[in-house]
Amino acid sequence: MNRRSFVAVTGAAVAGSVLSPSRSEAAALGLELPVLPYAPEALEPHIDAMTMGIHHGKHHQAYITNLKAALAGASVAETDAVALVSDLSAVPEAARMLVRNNAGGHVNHSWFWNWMAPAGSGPAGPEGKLGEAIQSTFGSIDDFKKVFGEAGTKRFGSGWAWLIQKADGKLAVVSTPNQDNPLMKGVVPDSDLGKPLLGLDVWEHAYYLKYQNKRPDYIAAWWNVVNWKAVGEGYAG
Ligand code: MN3
Repeated sequence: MNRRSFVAVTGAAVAGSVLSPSRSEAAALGLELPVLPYAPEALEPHIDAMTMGIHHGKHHQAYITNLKAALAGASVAETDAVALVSDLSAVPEAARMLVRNNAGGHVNHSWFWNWMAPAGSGPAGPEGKLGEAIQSTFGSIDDFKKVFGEAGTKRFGSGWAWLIQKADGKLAVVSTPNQDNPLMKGVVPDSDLGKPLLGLDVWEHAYYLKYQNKRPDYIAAWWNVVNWKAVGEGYAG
């Protein structure tokens, strides 16, 4: 496929799926595995094809399969996964941890695929209102990357680093363990709640095949494939 047709196919895939949170609220998300918006090898050399294939086809699929089983076991109807993680009180307590982990896994990964794009296919950094907000909040884009990268590096064990927009419109960098995310009211501290604009998976399954124990190297390389266009679209200026 030449570059032009690849971009056309990619654009169609993104337009046809509801992956990224946008405007003031995170978009709804059904319980199906979303199609990757690029080929598994498209993020090389920064993220290798085998990692992408296993991460998307096996890990993400497993969250969905396990979520469906947990909901069925608890007699909870299948619903918008974003609504589900935002208010887990609707889930019987016996099934809540299973749903929290697997619905979180499904939601977080659905966003994550869309927050990445082949290196050089879009803006190299945040632009427009988001770029201005990041600069005024963190001092500079590089300072933001430092803070965000440290949130990912220091997250003990498995989890995520996030750039969020809080209810008051302000930006913040937070991190969550496991598959928790900043929409999970009552699960994460209130100070970490907000709309995820960008998230980074720092579970070992996201990088171990290529980077082994070197999480900071993975994070440094990952900046090359951040889809700043998609990230900017999520920001409500
Ligand atoms: Mn993962």
